Amino acid sequence: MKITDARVFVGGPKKNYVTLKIMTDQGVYGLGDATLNNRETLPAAYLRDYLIPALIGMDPRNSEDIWQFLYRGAYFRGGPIAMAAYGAIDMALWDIKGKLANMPLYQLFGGKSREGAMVYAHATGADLPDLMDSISHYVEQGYKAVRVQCGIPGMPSASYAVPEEKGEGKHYITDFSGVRPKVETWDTGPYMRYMPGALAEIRARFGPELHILHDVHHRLTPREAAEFAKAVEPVGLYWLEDPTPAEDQEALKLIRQHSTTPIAIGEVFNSAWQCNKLIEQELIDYIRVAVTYAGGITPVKRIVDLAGMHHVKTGFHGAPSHSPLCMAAQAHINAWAPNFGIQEYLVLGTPECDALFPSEHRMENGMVYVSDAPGLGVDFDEAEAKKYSFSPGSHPVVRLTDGTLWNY
Ligand code: CS2
Ligand code: MG
Repeated sequence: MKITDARVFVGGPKKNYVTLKIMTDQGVYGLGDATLNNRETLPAAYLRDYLIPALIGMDPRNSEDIWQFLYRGAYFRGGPIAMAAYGAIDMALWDIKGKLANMPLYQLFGGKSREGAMVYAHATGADLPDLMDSISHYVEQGYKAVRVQCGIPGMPSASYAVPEEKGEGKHYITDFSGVRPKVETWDTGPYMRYMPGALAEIRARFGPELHILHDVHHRLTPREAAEFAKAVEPVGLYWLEDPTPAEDQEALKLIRQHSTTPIAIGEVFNSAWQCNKLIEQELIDYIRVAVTYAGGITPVKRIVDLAGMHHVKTGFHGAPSHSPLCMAAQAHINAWAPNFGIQEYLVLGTPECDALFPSEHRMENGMVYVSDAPGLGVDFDEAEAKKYSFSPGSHPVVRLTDGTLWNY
């Protein structure tokens, strides 16, 4: 069996999805996602110019050897652009494998460990009452877990994932107005003084059962993160996400020494080598990698198994930038993984998105139910794809009140 051709498409409804389609001499094709948020044309170019020409003629069933060929063969290992491109190829090869076996991928991993996989939604508010409304909206829809972000009194501008105006909370979306970043201002003092009390009020209002998550988005220093994690302990968060950047991984020990608040890290990781120390030293409770960014199903399954040996559960990244193909790959791992925790899941189910990526994966009452179709269980409508083109976007940048550049 041979790979005969592969094509890359960039575009989607209000997203720049990078979709790879690998064709074979047996008529079976595979689909994968290489969407690197706000840098989408780069993995697309890597695929088109370097990787696809090398894939032609290879046996698509040898997904492990092809992964090693891509990773080791590049000489310069890893990096977000390359790993997103490998991730798409790996997903597409698993898709082909599943179609050949006539089985959904979770069966190839070891079958189902659960029927539905719990997901969390994003509640946001310009202020606390606005956030409370946003949380209620998701609780009424049956969500069991909600990530909560709100505007901070005294903060000079809206901070991470917070709408500037009241009432926009449910509609926070990425800015695609060009490659020049918007500038947000961050001030740690008001955040540290306000947010623990706000989280306590949310707990008091919604009771003990709701899983409450909060994303610090790398804004604190390790010492501040330890203070914050300790202060919010009585709230009983499901997790505290990215409390500090995880480049200096030793520094995370400080959080552990001072608090039992569960910690989730990994959405920006693109290699198992960024995960192994945090997992082996049990410095985190949830590993946040995404199948696209971390190089595909092949390496992510290894990360999940390592995590399982150290009481670390999965909490895969599921930002709106991940296409339904990445979300499907994760849905299959989530159905199988003995150490599944939770899945971040944002509204993919718009009619436009469903038309571009038809599938039978479904979300109900805050749970995702994986499709039983062979492979990933997601198709790609090329005629629909013609409606969309690339529009450049950017993450904001963050400056402190004195102008110093800080972590987005
Ligand atoms: C966020 C992301 O989902 C999350 O937890 O941290 O939305 C992140 O800001 C984006 O993926 C950046 O591309
Ligand atoms: Mg995050």
